[in-house]
Amino acid sequence: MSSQSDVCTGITECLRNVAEEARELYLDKQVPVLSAPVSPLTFYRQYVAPNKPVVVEGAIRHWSALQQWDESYFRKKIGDVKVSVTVTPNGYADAVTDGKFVMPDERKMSMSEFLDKLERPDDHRVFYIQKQNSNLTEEFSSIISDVDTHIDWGTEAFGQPPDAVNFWMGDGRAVTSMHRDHYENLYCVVRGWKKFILIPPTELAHVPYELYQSAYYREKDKGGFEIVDDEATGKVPWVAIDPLSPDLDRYPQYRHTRPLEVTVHAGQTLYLPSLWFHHVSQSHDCIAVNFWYDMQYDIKYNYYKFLESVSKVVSAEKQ
Ligand SMILES: O=C(O)CCC(=O)C(=O)O
Repeated sequence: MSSQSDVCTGITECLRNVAEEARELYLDKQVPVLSAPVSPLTFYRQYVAPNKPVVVEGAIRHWSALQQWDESYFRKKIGDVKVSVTVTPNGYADAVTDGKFVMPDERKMSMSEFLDKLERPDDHRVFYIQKQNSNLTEEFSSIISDVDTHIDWGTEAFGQPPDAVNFWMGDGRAVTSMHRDHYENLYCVVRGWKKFILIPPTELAHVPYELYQSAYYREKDKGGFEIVDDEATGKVPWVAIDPLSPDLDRYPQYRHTRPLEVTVHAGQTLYLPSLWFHHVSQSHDCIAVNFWYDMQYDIKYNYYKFLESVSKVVSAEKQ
């Protein structure tokens, strides 16, 4: 009869094989770039069904935002509008810091005040518009006609309209730490560039995805920030490893990952499939709009949730 530890070793081996076989059988070594959008059926067959990222040129060519969105236009059209802005001491909002999952300080300010912060960055505070509650439709409704409110070939392929349309604009120091979402994501860069580091969900056994006490930054009256526990939210699953400088002594299994890097430039759209781990950095003043299509009722999501629970049982058993 096999012992529990033999079973765990066997499962670890299987999880490692999933990662290797996916790489050998169907994953691309680099994110491909299409020179124009393809039909919804082709998009579905070649990218959505196999859960593979792709960059598409020209999908947002007709958006007037590509020509119009700059500081003077924003000041004129929405300068007085109050928008939600996050503030951190280091650019890392929603990231593991000092062993906690720390969320940013969040505040409302007029768009003009926010633009002032970007024009004259301060050494101790990083400002980023990154509220992911469909802020484009909620807070930027006066400029919504400059973009489309969905991507037609994506909506048709996913079989539903987007659940959220988000506007992102910020400081070049703002970084989104490694995490993953249950959304199919069409991420359109309007100005500047965004750099994505991507790891497929088939490699989840190698990515440390753990529970952390949630907390948030609070700016102190005399300057500086403190980290305050958020008891109401409790523990949150997140990835502590920084792919720009991975701590391999602490997370040795991470060396088995094969991250893909892709820079998405103005006018390009990245299809970031659900469940891929991603880390995002950006040029200063970069502007983007993304569309999230919720996929948590999808069979893939449930399959990967199952893989995840198996891998958690194995790592708990090893400790
Ligand atoms: O642009 C960013 O900073 C993060 C984007 C992201 O994480 C997402 O769209 O899921």
